Amino acid sequence: MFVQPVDYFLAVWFVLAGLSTAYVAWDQFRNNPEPVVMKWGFILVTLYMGPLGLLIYVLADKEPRPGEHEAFTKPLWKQGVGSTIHCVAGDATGIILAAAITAALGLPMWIDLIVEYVAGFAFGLFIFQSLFMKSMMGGTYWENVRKSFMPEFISMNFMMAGMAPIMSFLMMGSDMRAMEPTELLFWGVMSFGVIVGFIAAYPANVWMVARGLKHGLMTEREPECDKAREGRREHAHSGAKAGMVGHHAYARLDEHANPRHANPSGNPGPGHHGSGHGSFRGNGGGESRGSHGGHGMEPDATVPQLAAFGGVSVLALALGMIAPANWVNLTLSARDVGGAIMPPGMIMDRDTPAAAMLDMAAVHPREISASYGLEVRGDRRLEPRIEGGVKVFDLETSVIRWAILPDVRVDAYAINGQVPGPRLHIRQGDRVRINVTNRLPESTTIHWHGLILPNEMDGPAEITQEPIPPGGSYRYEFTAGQSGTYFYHSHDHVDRQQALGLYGALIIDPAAPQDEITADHDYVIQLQEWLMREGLTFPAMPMDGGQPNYFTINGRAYPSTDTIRMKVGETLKVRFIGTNNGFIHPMHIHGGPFEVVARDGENIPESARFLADTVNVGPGQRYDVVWQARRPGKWLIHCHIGHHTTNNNVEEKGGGGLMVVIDVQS
Ligand SMILES: [Cu+2]
Repeated sequence: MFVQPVDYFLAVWFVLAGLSTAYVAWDQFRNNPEPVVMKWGFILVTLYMGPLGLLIYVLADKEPRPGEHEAFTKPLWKQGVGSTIHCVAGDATGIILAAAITAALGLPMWIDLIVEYVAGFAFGLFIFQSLFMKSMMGGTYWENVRKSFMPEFISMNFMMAGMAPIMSFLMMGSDMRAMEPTELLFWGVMSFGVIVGFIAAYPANVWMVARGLKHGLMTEREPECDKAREGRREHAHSGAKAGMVGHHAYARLDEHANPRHANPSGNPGPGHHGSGHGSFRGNGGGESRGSHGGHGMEPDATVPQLAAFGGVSVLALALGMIAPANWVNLTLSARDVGGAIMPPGMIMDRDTPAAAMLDMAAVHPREISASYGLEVRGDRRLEPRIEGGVKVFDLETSVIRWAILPDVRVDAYAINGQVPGPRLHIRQGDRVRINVTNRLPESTTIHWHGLILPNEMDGPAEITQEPIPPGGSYRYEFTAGQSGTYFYHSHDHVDRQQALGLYGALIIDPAAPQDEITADHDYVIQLQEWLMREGLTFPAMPMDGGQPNYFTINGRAYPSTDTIRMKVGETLKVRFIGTNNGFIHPMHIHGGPFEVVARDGENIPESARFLADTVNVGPGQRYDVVWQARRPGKWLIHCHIGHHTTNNNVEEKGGGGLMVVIDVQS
């Protein structure tokens, strides 16, 4: 799924990798004179390393012109490439297969890494390295496994030393879709890891080729037309000159060219693998290793050299495997946190638990079931249906995309497809039944904030009720004994769900109309903070990485908030509701003080009402204030924390975020 810029890059990358691999495969089997195992090595490595694999192939291995492969591949750096290729082809295949399987099994990262190492080593040793050696050296398979062990061990250690930290840091980094084999990002991390592993393993391979411990590139020719043979003959001769310093195999091939030609099938049967036939020529770059006729390889590394190199490779491996555990939590698995995308700047330590990551993860765009523009309002009054004298409301949670500004849409947890959720407007004494159906990807509940209720109707998950699972529902039923300004909100993973929009106003008219504190206009203000970065929405929280950058009143940021229109002399009752859950908003009204007439749904006795021009609306608090329009003009209601009246730190049309204009006509 395309949710980040890197996804587009990766799509292009894998198309290029596919094309590169197709070209290398075609060219290998059509033109390039080398053993089949080597052809496959280059094909696999190009699949993993994309255009870089292609680059390595054409620079180091692809026969430039007919008959030139022997001379072309002779330089030590190319032999080192060849040696690294057949290491990486096997190791990386094992590592990638193991990574995909362990991710599917839900094993923790640290076990992943060990399984990957073992699988990579096994693939490398038992398949690529040993088969390659066998085709070169002849002898039995197990002899070659034994001979290959130490070179493969050293090479694999360096390969994994490079690859493991890439996997650890990128998979457990901020975008943990990298842990899911169903995501392009997983394969992107694997590719990047293979590239780094290749680079890490290359120097050791150069040394091992120079010392005759490993083979690099080789040439194997099928009998073909005379012309090609002529070309080869020339090079064989030049090779023979070079062979003066130890490449007997060069000269020997020529002698055997004819017998090979006599086999018209060209089938590389077992007989061709005998080194005495000269079917294969090691072009090993080690001038000093003193190879002997036909075998082309006689290790001359000393035991101290091997021991030291092996020791350093083990150190590098340990560093690559273990060091990342200092920074990232390798005890987590793809099943725990796979797919979660963390906010930029969130501090994730080696001890950050999976639940913390999931709590702060982005709303996954995949979960969105509907998208709404500015024409759709939140806080729309929901009319109940009456069943046996009970007012019945149906609420349904879901993930939506919601416009807070003309060009800004957040991904929200919504009730009945709106933010805030629908306004429930009832009368004191009403019997209400609210059926809540959960269409979120996680469990939820609804709490009726401030109401006196039967305990099992109160809503806190795992305290008074089982959480409502995805797809499940719960019936809340109670009689509203109080009146005033109330609200409802999620009471399951509250810091995530309420911060993503799961709340709504609950206005209860008093049973006796004279108890209502009336005004000419009545306006509800529901507050919320949002964190939206890089096209993704995260639940805003007062912690590192969670700080909000957008702020809304009734689901809109200024200048997309409502304008309240009234006339001089009229009164306006503003019901401030702290529907947000992480921040306090000192809500201020321009143009003179208001009277605070109710707090938390309770009317304040007339003698105790007071004048103010700012009230601190904390999470969960409600203030009903009555303001009089004294003079014509545009008067503001706004939060007095300057950052909360910006949109991503930008002011437009004089502000942003928590700001509403009262337009007073004379
Ligand atoms: Cu504020």
